[in-house]
Amino acid sequence: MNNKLLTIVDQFAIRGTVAEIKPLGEGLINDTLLVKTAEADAPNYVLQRVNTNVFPDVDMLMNNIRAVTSHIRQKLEARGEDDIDRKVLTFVPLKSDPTKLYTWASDTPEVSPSLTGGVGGGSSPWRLMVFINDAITKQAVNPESSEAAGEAFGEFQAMLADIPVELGETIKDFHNMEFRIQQLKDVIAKDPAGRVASVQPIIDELFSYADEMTLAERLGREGKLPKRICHCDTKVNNMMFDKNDKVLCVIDLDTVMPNFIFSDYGDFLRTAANFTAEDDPDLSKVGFNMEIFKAFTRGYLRSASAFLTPLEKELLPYAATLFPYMQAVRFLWDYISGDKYWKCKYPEHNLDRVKNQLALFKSAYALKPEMAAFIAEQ
Ligand code: GN1
Ligand code: MG
Repeated sequence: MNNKLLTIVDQFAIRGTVAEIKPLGEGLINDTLLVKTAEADAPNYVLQRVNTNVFPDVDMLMNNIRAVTSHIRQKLEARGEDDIDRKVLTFVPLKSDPTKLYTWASDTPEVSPSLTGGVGGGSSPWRLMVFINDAITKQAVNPESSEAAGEAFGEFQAMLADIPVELGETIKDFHNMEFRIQQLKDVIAKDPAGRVASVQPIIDELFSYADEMTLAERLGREGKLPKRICHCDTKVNNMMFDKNDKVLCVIDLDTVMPNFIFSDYGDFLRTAANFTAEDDPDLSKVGFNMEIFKAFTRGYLRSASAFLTPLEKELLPYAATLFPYMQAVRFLWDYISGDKYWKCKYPEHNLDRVKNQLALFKSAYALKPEMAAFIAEQ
């Protein structure tokens, strides 16, 4: 067992003795390990190195997470739920300071290559949470799990609607469409990798929708659209299911922050309702799956109707088009930058992602009237 990692775990107030530490999952951003304890009655734990290239303000990040998990826990307790430790994540405090949920450690080994090209070497923050037993994550969706996901993410937003503290923006302007367009314009002006000329038709096409797609920011400024606490990474693999396919909880809370509710609704559909993967170069396979849309929307509205305003509800089809559009803009920004943010498996990987997301956007765009009709019936 790696002694360095053991020393880190030892700083947290865990129950039991560590028997094994091994890599866990396939996260692209943070390094994640499973910490197994020897005793049958002690929980296992998840040890994670936070990627400070993506999340520079660890204090803000962990304060958000503390506020969110304790608020959800209180709600579950008030409702008299059982098995609460499997329905909300539990972060373990430090032995030396029960108010601190992470510790810095230097020269720790690289566990898995991270999104932005590795954080090994210098000092990095580590945190520890309780491992949820007998739970599964899913990589693919069907209508049933989409409906469950819609209800769970709506419920997550509903539970956090009355959180008493103001959460920080862990990634500034993360889902701000005006900012993402400006970021693309800035890199086009610099053209650091000499790629702009070759993608000019795609740039022109994307920018032709820019006004329409920045509607949310304008409505926000006019005071017509609130920001609420959102998850901001609503993929099906960010939920835990029990053995009977019931959602236990929502995980991966690093991007939980105030946003327009479109973030959670639209980003789930971006991945789940595409007939193929976001980087499939075969554009004939790309398209917006209305069956998944309907199932997810049904589940979402069941739990979110309680707080959605009529305008938020009316703009859900816009949200379904916004996220493929935003992702196309972000992938194109990275392609023109010279592939600095997303890991690429081949030279044109980011460009294939752009084309895929643009095709998905257009497919969803054409289906907006059908989406609106479905939502109006709910
Ligand atoms: C990143 O690593 P992953 O897949 O959870 C990105 C998302 C993008 C996604 C596109 C912090 O998420 O916003 O939608 O890639 N997360 C961050 O594949 O940038
Ligand atoms: Mg994840």
